[in-house]
Amino acid sequence: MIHAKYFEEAKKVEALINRKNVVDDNFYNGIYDRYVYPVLTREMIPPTWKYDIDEETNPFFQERLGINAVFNSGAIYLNGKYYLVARIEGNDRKSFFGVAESDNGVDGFRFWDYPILLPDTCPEETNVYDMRLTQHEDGYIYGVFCSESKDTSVNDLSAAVAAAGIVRTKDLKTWERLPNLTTLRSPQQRNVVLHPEFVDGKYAFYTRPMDDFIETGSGGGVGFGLCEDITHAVIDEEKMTSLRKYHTITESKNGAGAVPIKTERGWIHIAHGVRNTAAGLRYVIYAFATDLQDPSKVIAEPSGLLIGPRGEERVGDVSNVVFTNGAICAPDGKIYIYYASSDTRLHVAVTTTEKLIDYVFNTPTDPLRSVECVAQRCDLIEKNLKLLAK
Ligand code: BGC
Ligand code: BMA
Repeated sequence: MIHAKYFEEAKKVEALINRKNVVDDNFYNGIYDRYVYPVLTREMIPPTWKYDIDEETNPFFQERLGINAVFNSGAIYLNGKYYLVARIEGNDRKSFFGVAESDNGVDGFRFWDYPILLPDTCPEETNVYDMRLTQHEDGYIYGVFCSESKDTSVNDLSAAVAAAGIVRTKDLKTWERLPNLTTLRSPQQRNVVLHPEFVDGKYAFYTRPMDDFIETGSGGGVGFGLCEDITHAVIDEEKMTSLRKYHTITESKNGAGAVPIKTERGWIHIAHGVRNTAAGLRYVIYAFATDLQDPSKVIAEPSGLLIGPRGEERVGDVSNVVFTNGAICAPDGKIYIYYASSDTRLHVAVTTTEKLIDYVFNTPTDPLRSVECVAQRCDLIEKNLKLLAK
């Protein structure tokens, strides 16, 4: 017999999935809209993933395999639908991926019946997270994610090694696992993104070289490297694109986020920057643009953050964090930036290609010193006051 509680719980999930999302009127910056409700939360996980619904074997209808969080998602638009490949974390702290589908990109996201069971090709791999989905011009959809293993070379229980795992698919259903990316000059990698087009006839990756699991060390920012063969991806040289800078939002580290968006002015990148504070690392989202011919060459760097954690977004398992690894540029020119808050839930910020281009190319760059930042602001005020006085 199916436990009566199942129907109650399933009804709650349905109500959340069917809830219409609305633009948050309390927020305005002219750049993007925030929405009132998250697009995915742990409450939207199908009850069949958590409960044994059989009354006989689960008389108290207890969660047998609870879900702790649903957050950082890859995103892709396919055959008129919006798909997210979310990072789902069980109560056991292990993350995995699940596909959720919506007709409009802002609400109605429904998980498929099963999460993604990746081919088990790396016996040391303990955890996987943060998949970026690239629709590549070679015809495949690639998923590049962080594959984390225990670092057995040091005597520290929490020491870990991060590498970039690679899978590919055509339908988000059947996934072929390829060997992990090898970067000859960087011992660890996280936040690796595959560029959607060939560059000089080669596969191009944005990387994030790091010396250690948490600290990037000598890693100066977002890297860029080419490889001949995606089925044995090896990158030798990593050029630098967006750099970490002293006393900015990227001082501690930064990393590629969503797959870059191609526009007539350049590739627009939506990335994350991290700074350290007395309260721990603070993650924000920022944007920059690179050259259409040379996607490693930065051509526009708007100052500061694009999205920072606000209100309830500031609190969660890892507080004071917003993070993105997926955006969708829909055929109508709307851009959906999926960002998670505090490693707990997933939201959407919606803009358009036109607005994003205006933001990236017309926001002043950061002059890097308070005195020059004030001068920059005074120029703006002066211009405005003159106009107001007319
Ligand atoms: C966590 C990630 C985090 C990383 C670095 C991993 O173990 O799962 O969420 O980004 O550590 O702190
Ligand atoms: C990381 C990322 C994310 C996470 C963030 C904050 O380094 O890879 O998975 O959102 O830390 O914990």
